[in-house]
Amino acid sequence: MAEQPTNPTGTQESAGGPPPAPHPTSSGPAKSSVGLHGITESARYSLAEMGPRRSLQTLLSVNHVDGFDCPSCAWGDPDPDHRKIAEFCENGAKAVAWEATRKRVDAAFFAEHSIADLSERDGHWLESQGRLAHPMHLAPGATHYVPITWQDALAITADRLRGLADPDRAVFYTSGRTSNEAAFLYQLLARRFGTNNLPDCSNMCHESSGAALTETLGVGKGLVSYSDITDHADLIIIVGQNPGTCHPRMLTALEQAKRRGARIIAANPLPEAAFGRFHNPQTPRGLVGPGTKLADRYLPVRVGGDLALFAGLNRVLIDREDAGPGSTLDHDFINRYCEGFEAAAAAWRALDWSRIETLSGLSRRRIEDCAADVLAAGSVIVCWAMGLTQHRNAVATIREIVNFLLLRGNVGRPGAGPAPIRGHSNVQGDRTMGIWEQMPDAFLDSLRDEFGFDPPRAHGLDTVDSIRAMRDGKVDVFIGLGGNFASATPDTEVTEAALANCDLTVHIATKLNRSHLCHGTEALLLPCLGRTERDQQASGEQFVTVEDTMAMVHASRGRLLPGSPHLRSEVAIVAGLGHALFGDALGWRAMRDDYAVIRRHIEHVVPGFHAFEQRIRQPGGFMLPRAPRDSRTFPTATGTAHFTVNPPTAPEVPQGHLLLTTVRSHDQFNTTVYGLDDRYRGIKGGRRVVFLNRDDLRDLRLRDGDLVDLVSVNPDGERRAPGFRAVRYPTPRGCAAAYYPETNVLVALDSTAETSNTPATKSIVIRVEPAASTARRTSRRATA
Ligand SMILES: Nc1nc2c(c(=O)[nH]1)N[C@H]1C(S)=C(S)[C@@H](COP(=O)(O)OP(=O)(O)OC[C@H]3O[C@@H](n4cnc5c(=O)[nH]c(N)nc54)[C@H](O)[C@@H]3O)O[C@H]1N2
Ligand SMILES: Nc1nc2c(c(=O)[nH]1)N[C@H]1C(S)=C(S)[C@@H](COP(=O)(O)OP(=O)(O)OC[C@H]3O[C@@H](n4cnc5c(=O)[nH]c(N)nc54)[C@H](O)[C@@H]3O)O[C@H]1N2
Ligand SMILES: [Mo]
Repeated sequence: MAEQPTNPTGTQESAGGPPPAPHPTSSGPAKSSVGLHGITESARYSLAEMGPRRSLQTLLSVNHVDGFDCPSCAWGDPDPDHRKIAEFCENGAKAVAWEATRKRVDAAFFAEHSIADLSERDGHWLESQGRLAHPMHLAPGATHYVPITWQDALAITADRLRGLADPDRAVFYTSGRTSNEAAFLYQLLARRFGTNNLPDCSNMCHESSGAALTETLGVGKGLVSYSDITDHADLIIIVGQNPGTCHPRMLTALEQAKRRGARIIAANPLPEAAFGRFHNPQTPRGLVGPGTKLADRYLPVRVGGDLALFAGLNRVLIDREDAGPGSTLDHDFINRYCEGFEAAAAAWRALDWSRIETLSGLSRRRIEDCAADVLAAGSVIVCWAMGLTQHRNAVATIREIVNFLLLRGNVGRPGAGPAPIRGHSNVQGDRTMGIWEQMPDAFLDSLRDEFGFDPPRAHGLDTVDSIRAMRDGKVDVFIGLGGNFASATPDTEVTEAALANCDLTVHIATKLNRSHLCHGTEALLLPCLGRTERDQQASGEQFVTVEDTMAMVHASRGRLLPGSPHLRSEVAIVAGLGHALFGDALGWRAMRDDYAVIRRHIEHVVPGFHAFEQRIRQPGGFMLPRAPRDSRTFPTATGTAHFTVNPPTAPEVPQGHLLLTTVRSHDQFNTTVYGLDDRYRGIKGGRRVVFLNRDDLRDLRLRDGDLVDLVSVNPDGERRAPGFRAVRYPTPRGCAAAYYPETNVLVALDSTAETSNTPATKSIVIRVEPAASTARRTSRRATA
């Protein structure tokens, strides 16, 4: 096992171990992305974790028709004829290397490290130790996890579940890396057990998108395909998304769009590297030449100011139309397919420009320039991610984007439409498979007809409500299929205590993380296969299926030998638990032995999966139907698309306070921290940094490099995250940014988006104070 620094974040988090690392340095935002740097970084990472042979074998089968789906983001693939030999990005390579590492966390590791010891380590250290290699059990009152057999682990879980007074006292969490097959079995297990308590990472992710799109268009998914971006759109607006880090392969598609003359507008409080020049690592020209400038316009919108921005754009469109009737809007489309237009138009006419300017932080002139691009474009796509979904007004913001698209008929034709860019590689598929605490009755009816039991109908608990229920002693068993519930969720202290309040916590995981240490009275750690590994079952080698953000369903087949003989596939674990709980009535064994049996059930229960087994075998897979895109059919209650009225709002920030947004660095995947640099933002050697505008720094009497505490101000009291370096950065005035998950301690559990209940992790009202411990303070300037 390689020696790792015990305190890589350079904070007081770890009590023991060597002294804190030197503090992070900053050199400002990069103006271009990828290029040679990306290639050398992927190589460095892969070699360190996997060694040369394993690296080559693994990376060359990423995203190939006969290989495995990259376990990183949910970005789509080019059609099979256009794939490159190396169809992965720098961050995909990191995700693969992280999973395919040769290091192991085995029984000896747990014998050496007590829970108390491990609790002192940070998340980076925990995951760096390697792959979980054996099922482990923590008995009530014990200090160490000890090995357990699979049979006993499943029997304990089944026994505790059976002992519950009410099935709703169990919670079944899912993270978005889980395959369709495992997700389908898992929701079947929960519903057969009698509960809809199926919270997932999507509750913290694109729930706001799903809520807004379902209400207005009738389908909670994006409505564009890969070629809409590369071949058809005239204008692509990218809001609240950092594709250079989080969806790097999207840059290749954007470059293709630019080459045929499309324009790109980016709205983001941070001038992310992806908006500058892109050096495509897959073309010789990309490595040496000047690269392609991706964004034609960059709008430094205020944090939480996007609703005002889109309301402003819509106002300009209405004004133009009023000045020259028939000149601007697509009346045929509006009359034929929509309702609610008049009310929305009246609200836009009454908008106050000074309010739009204040809330968005953008001048009227800038918004009008943007609108000019929109008017010049035949077809427009709006892409967005977490910069929009994790605010109190998130659902209203996305509804306003739908309004914007509907006004010019930018839905249901080539090169146009809403494009929420999903996060986890199969988070969209998991939802399609029924991982949702409020699946509609039609789905539950099909499930009943297929399996012959009556699934519960009452909605279950989402992520935030699950935390509340555990906190309040209303849940006894927590089961996590992947993910890192303790670190990904808000209000870290509350959540950790909530998990500890359970009788039993069970985690099905590949790597050790913080959640595994916030255990209930009794705990189990069940190690599973990852995407990169061969999955051998009784009927032979299996593949699984996933759905990307463009609604393409395709197969994924691992190539590496399993990291340990004791690993089981997620499907086998869930089926094993089903069998232990209910016997074989639903055919758990047959489903485990041959995943085609699961796919046959999916075909019967989930719309769009006819002839699943045949169609999944065609190269590249198949696209799921989305009625608004395919035929301008809107499956809302009225059968029409809906304009909505969304009065612009933005978080209230009292005098002397700032609005903090939380972001990912280039060296992390959610709570998985690969390293301590953030190349594109010029940060090296640490994650406890807070990006601040120079004028805000001055007003706070701080200098770049000073050590500060972040204090969030909430109706139920303050919360403190100590020890961050102030970094001068071109953020809009009054707006700050820092990394997640270090800042999740600041987010009050009750601070969530209206309607979607998504934690408002991107609008945290904070005070910035000099660090409480002046001993740790330094005036040293962070240098380039
Ligand atoms: N390498 C890597 N890839 C990933 C992930 C990862 O952690 N690492 N995570 C995966 C997951 S689960 C997800 S959901 C996606 C996340 O993908 P993103 O949503 O792109 O990731 P975030 O870092 O959360 O960044 C949000 C972007 O929104 C901007 N932003 C913040 N607040 C606002 C705002 O109020 N308005 C606007 N307009 N912009 C704002 C930030 O500056 C940042 O550029 O990526 C997926 N892919
Ligand atoms: N402040 C703040 N908080 C946020 C966000 C934010 O932007 N800001 N973003 C939110 C978003 S968008 C999301 S999606 C959530 C993420 O929430 P989660 O999905 O719960 O968290 P991850 O960090 O992706 O989970 C990492 C863990 O998954 C396990 N794992 C990895 N691969 C596999 C696998 O193949 N199978 C199994 N069974 N386990 C595996 C490993 O043990 C690893 O430690 O966080 C949310 N929290
Ligand atoms: Mo996500």
